Amino acid sequence: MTKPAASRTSGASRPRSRAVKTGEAPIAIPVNAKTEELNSARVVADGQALTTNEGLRVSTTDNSLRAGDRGPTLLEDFHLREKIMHFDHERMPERVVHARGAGAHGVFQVYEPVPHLSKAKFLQDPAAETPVFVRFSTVAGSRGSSDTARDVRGFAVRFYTEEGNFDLVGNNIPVFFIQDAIKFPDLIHAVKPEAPDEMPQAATAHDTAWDFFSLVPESTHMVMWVMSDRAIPRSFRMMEGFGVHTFRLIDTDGRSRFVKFHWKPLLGLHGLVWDEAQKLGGKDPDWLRRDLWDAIANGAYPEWELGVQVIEEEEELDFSFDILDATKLWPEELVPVQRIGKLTLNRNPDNFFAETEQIAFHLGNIVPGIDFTNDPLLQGRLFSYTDTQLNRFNSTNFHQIPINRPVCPVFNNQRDGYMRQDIAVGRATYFPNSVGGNAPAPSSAADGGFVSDPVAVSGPKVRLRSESFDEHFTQARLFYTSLTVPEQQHLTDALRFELGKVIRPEIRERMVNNLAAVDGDLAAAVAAWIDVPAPAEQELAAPTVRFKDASIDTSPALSMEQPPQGSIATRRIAILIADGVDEADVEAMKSALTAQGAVCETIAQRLGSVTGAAGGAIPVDRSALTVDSVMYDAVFVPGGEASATALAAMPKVRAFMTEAFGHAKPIAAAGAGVRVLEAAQLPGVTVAGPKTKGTANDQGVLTTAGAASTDDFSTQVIAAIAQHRFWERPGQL
Ligand code: HDE
Repeated sequence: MTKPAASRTSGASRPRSRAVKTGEAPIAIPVNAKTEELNSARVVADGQALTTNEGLRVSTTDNSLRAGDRGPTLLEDFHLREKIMHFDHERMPERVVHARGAGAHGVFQVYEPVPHLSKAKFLQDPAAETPVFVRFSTVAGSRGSSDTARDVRGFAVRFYTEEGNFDLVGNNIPVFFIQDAIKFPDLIHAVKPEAPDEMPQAATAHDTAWDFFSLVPESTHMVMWVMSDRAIPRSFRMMEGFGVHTFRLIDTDGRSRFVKFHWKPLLGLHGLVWDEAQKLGGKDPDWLRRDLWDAIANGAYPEWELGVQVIEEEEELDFSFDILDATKLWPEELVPVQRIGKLTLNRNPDNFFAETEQIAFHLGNIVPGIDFTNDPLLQGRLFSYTDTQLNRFNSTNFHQIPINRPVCPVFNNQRDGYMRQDIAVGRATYFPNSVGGNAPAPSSAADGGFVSDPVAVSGPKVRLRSESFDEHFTQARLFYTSLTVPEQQHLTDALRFELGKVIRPEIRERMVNNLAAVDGDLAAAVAAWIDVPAPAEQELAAPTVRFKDASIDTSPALSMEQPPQGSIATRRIAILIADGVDEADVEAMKSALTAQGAVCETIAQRLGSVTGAAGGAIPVDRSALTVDSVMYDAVFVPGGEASATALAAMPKVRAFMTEAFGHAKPIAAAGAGVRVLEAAQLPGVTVAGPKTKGTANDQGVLTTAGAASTDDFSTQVIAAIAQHRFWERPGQL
């Protein structure tokens, strides 16, 4: 058996060259090792001739074959017909949900062998790197929708293990809207654009979505998460992932335990603010995929730790909720997350369509050592994923496409069908057989054969939900009360926004009544904004039995404001410059920030360079026309009289500062650059002398009358950027 050796996806790239046009220098194109290894790379060599799909060299591809240069086109033109026919069929149906996504390759390594938890081979050898492909997505929007829509994010991970592909098809929110898969079409129909006018795109802020949420109280817990900052992540690299369902792990002794899977980002958890997310949707709809791509291209490889929460079989009934109910999480304070390995994304795809679009995840792609539970949401998904691929690929042979091929041998007697890629050799197309040595033959468990955990199953045939799935609000309340005050405010504002767009008052009212079971103050705060009466807070029935979770009334792990928080690595800093800027300020700040892993970009009116006060040329990274403050995490205005005067006079620069301030971002200025802050008239900001964070009304606004290199100014700026946002600021957008 081939071992999925580290070299397969170690991130190694080999430069090749391609001639673009005769006379142009060849462009070096890095080809990913795995793409080449799968013999799927179609790299254009220097001087490569253009051919038809049948390999015929083409003499011209710019003019069709015509009867005279002003005459009709001839049907005989096979090149025209092939080219246009192929173009006409370039699209495959987009995913019915999770259509918009971005992917990356990487590796997974376990920290220590975990035979006591799972016998899965990829979890036993800390030296082995298992290749992975990850696809992040939004759920509701179409393939071309904006990345920053308020939505749950898909977090689907494929491990190419030596025992076959294992797909952990999860989300960035640990619970789901519904408990039983049979309600999924209803949920998605309600959330997607409405039937008559196909509006709104990629948004739940409309009547049918809230009609459904208000009529289905089991959705309330996830609604709280989706209204929180979790649903507008700053970066895919800064969000958690969850397997959501309860799975089983099977150890080397064959013992089974319940498990929930987690991904913990090493950059910490960070969100956008809603106004920023909406603006980014227009200014840069590719915000999240660009962020992922750039980070990997720049070698700032995103990392997550794989965590597991484990519940022993005999503890199954120790909780007030049913552990098979996907609308419930297991509070981390009760069931700690054990971090067992690390995922590193280190390679961008070569081709979006071939890899990110064509990857066909399936919850049923599983390996020995991991198994399913009776979670009714999970069970329904086991049907859905292969079925949906049949619609997307119009063929059962999608598993033979390079991105879907396992790295271990695949042999069975499944045959033929549209677009079969392999050429199966031999007469044996059935089992048992004597014409082919009775191969391929099933394996015993000892030989790596997958054997389902022999859980006893019995019961009457019923369409019923267990009573243990009946309670819907305790964990919604736990989530809300575990947030910090600014997070609660964002959640309240999100509900006011979404329900503010709902036209039918009875839907708004019904939803506010559900919120009253979560938190009376929250319901009242929302009601006041959407013209419905504030309902009385509903008391939740106290559980009659002392369950393990009864002791938990807050869970700090549910807040995004938890460690690690303080790194500025990969944060984007805008440096605003014009002719006459103080070169030393630019240089001092840039080198201090990049030394911490931040990304600095100089922004001026037009591309090229500006001339510094000392006469040097400072390269301009972006023209002010093409960027806005929403694309940066912080702003710095260097000194230089002429530069400051020019910048202060530009409306775009003043808007840039006002917006950064309104989004609670760190702002810094040195020397004459301080005048640019004054010109922007930031509410409540006095701009004299250096300020540290936390002063009464200018949090995160740092100024120095001197040079950027003096008085530890850059150290203070780094500390402010590490704090990311200053929620106490007045005048937030
Ligand atoms: Fe999915 N889901 N889902 N889902 N899901 C799909 O499969 C479905 C659910 C998730 O990047 C589809 O290949 C049903 C929960 C992700 O390619 C489809 C139910 C969770 C992705 C499908 C659920 C997810 C999908 C559409 C109710 C979090 C994107 C295209 C039982 C644990 C994977 C496709 C990618 C995609 C069905 C609920 C996550 C139609 C029926 C819960 C991350 O098969």
